[in-house]
Parts: sequence; C-alpha cells; structure tokens
Amino acid sequence: MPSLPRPLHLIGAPTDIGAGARGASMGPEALRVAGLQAALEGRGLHVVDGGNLAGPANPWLPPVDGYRHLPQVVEWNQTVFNAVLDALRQGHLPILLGGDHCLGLGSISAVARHCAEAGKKLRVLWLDAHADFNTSALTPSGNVHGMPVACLCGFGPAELTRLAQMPGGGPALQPAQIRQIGIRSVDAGEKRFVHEQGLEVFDMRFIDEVGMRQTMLQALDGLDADTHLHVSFDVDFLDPDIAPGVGTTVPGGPTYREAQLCMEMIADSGRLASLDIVELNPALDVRNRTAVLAVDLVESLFGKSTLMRGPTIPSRSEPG
Ligand code: B3U
Ligand code: MN
Ligand code: MN
Repeated sequence: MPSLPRPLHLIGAPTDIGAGARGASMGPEALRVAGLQAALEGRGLHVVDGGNLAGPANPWLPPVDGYRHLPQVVEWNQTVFNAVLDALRQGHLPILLGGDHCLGLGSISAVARHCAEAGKKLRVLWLDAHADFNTSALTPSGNVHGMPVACLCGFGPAELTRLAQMPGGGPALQPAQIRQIGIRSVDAGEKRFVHEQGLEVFDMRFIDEVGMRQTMLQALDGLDADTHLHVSFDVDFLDPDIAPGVGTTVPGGPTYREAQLCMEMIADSGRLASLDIVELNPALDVRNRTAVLAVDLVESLFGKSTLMRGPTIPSRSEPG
C-alpha cells in the first residue's frame, strides 16, 4: 500500500546574513505572497506553515579572518538546524524558506543527522549558479553563502562543521553524496578545490551538451527506497531572464523548460524528503515574478504535471 505523503512543513528564515546584497531576508514573505501554501494544498498536500524563525540582525560589516558575520551566521544556522531536525522528527518534510544560502548549512546538517539516526542514505542535489565551495582562505568576498558546501564537507570553522554532531564526529556530508547542477560561476581557488575534493558537478556546459534529461538521469542515478533526497534550490540556478530577483545573477542558466524538466524528474524519483528555497531577493525582483516562478517550479517538484504521461520516451542508451 503506498504510504500517505508526509505533511510539508514551511520554515521561514528571514535573513541575508551570509549574502553580498541585502534583501534575501524578505524571501519567506515573498514566497507566501506568491501563494506557496495554497499551490501545494491544491496538489492535495497537507501544509503546515511554522512561521518565521528569529535571529540576529545583519550588522553589514567587512570580513574578519575571512568571514563576514560569522557569529550571526552560526546563530542563524543553529536555529535552522533545530527547526529542520524538529520537523523531520515529527515525520514532516521540511521546506526551508530562505534567506540566503548559508542556511543550507543548518538545514542539511539537520538532514544528515536525521539520516544517520534513521539509517538512511542521503543524496543532496545542489541547484545553483555557484559551487558554494569556498573557504575562508579562498573566498573573494567573505560571504558565507559562498561556503556552505565546503563547510558541510568539513572545511570551515568548527562551529559550523560540527553542527550536525555526526556519530564519530565526521562531517555532515561526503562529496560523493552531492550532485551540483547548473553551475556557471566558480572562483579560481574554489575551482581547484572542487576538483581536489572530487565534487560531481553538472555545469551549464554539461547541460548544453547532453541536455537536462540526461543530466538528471545521471544526477538521480542510484537512488533507492532507503535514500533521503534533499534538494537545495538556490533561485540563482535559473537564468536571470526568467528569475531576476536574486542577489547574484549569472547569465546562461537553465530556461523555464529546462528547470521544469529538472523539477519533474526529481518528483518522478519519489524520493524528495527535504527542500531549501534560498536566495530569492524581493528587493531586486520585478512584481514578485521570481517568487511566482519559484512557486510554479516547486509545484512541479511536488508532482504537478501537464498531463498524464503520454507516449513512451525512448531511452537514449538504446540504439536506433
Ligand atoms: N563565489 C562568490 C560569489 C557567490 C557565491 N554564492 C553566491 N555568490 N550567491 C563568493 O563570494 O563566494
Ligand atoms: Mn548558493
Ligand atoms: Mn548561487
């Protein structure tokens, strides 16, 4: 008997503490105004909106030892960690409404901890224009939203790398658990480090050459009934022509159709168990259109499709 879909649990984290532009702190409200809850309920899903978390204000200071606002980043991520872990322990599917992408640290640390407790495998899809794999030594900006993937893999300050409190004290993630998709802006030192650590990156050139379908088949390959799939959706993944409301636009991202297919194929995997929606910046948006688009894509992520599946799609691997 198929199990009932678990309740979706919205967690707002209104902060831009790790970003290079102010405004992502308004992301949770913009997603609500764009009708996120009603759209998901329209899909027959049960949605609990837990409201917004509270945390320190953004003091807007220059970097200290390679980090901007580290104490405040730690505080926000600890709060996010607790809220996401609580939701998972209640059997809910947490949807973190950012906020900037430094919050992926708290969110995914909680997911990793939960998976360790539940004996589940974890796969993380990182949808982003950026690799977010900087360290304090490599970062050009000191902005922690450029560092969460490195921190999750154990490269960062102890307050952040130990957030997950993994059994044995190891990092929350191993590079082999991560698939990055849509990447098109990586700093020079960061690029060397990505190669050194063996991250699997489906960059825009890869997507251009093989298409989104083959990209997603590869990124989702190997999932099974014991896998918890986490999607960390940085809205700057999308091409800025369709998604202008982000702090760091990078041209040449996925189109509307490519993004829809990406979300639909994740939905088809049946494994999605937690989600971040981050970096939406209403101060830079045009009439909330990026938030509306994000809601549209999240509907696809939770199974909205135009029609029942039509003709069988031929497998690319079969000859002829
Ligand atoms: N890699 C740059 C820029 C950046 C990373 N993530 C975003 N921007 N959103 C940095 O500052 O680390
Ligand atoms: Mn990011
Ligand atoms: Mn990004």
